Amino acid sequence: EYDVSKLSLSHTARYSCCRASPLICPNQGLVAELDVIRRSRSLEGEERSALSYQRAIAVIKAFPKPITAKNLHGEVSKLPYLGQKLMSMIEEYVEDGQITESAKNRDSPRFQALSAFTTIYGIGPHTARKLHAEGMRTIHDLEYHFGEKETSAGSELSSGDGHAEDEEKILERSIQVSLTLRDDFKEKILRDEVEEMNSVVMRELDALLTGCTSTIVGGYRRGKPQSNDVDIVITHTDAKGGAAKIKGLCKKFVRRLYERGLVTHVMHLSSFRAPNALRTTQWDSLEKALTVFILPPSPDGCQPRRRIHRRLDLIFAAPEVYWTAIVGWTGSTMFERDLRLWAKERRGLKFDSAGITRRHDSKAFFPKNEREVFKLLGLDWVPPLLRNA
Ligand code: DGT
Ligand code: MG
Repeated sequence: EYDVSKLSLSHTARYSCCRASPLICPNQGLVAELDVIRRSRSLEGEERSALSYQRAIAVIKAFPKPITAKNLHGEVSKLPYLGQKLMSMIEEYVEDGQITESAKNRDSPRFQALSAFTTIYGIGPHTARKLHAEGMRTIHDLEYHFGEKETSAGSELSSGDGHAEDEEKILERSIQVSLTLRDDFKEKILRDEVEEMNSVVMRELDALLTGCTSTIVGGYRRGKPQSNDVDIVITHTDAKGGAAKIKGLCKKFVRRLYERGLVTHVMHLSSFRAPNALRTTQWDSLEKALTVFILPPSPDGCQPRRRIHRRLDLIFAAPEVYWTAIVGWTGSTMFERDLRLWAKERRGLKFDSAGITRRHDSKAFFPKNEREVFKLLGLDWVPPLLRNA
């Protein structure tokens, strides 16, 4: 579809949305080592420090050759975001194949406990630290703690009057569900199954409303061979009347999936906002549902399929913001962050999955395909497979 050598992207650019970041880079070991430190900082709530590491990691991911003693003090030292401290860590890695601080973090019982806690969907660093402070150390401790309280799977569906459920309650239910289903959630989702989930979802949607179309986004679209969840952006093909048809569809559709046994739990359903602990920032205003999905038994019945609970995010976008939603949900998180920053700092635009607007007069733009999104932002095209910053 594209020729990488013809893309005018530069690995020395300061914004990750101006670089080519492959899924697997020539310095994968170094990236993994630095990522331990980044995770540790993030778990401890040191967000600024975590972000510095994330920026350095992203720069290394885009560096097109192995880092060695030869290029370390030349080319590598000139890359953005690699300050003195990072440089000495990289040097250590080049010499010893490991970094002392990463090893120290990895061996820390606190790091291990907090890491384990945050594998439970719904538990972010803040909650993890709180649970740790209350004396909990293992997943079993969490089970005991959260097990006491009753849970109801689809209560968000029944509260029909649009009153937002208490954030704390939503969070608690998500954690309970994730604890119960954690063995299923640990299993990665292969590309075949991602595609099958999308076809089942779209077949069901077609029965409710014809003319919808979808794109699988997230890590799948960036070429990941296995995903932790499935993210699907949905719109209607009727360019004129589509927006009205999409409005309110999310809730109606999720209710249908729930009644049909395809969705077993609804973690969150929103037109406006998601609880902070689930999503670190207020990303957009699209209708979306964070659900737990299970494939139906295979139609011919002769091939019994392992039926595993999967996390499925459904995002509904009006036709005019379909492509911004797709760009906004393809990721990676670092790529998204810099896309928003670039738009703001360099273009005076506000980029959001729900639309692109000019800051000074709020004029909205509606790109008709993905390349137009990049053009509008004044960016060179970056193929999804190279957005793994
Ligand atoms: P994984 O873990 O295999 O599912 O990997 P990803 O990259 O698919 O990560 P995921 O599913 O958490 O998020 C997909 C992308 O969508 C991610 O790169 C950033 C973006 N994203 C996540 N949450 C939100 C949100 O609430 N709103 C918007 N607009 N974007 C989001
Ligand atoms: Mg995903």
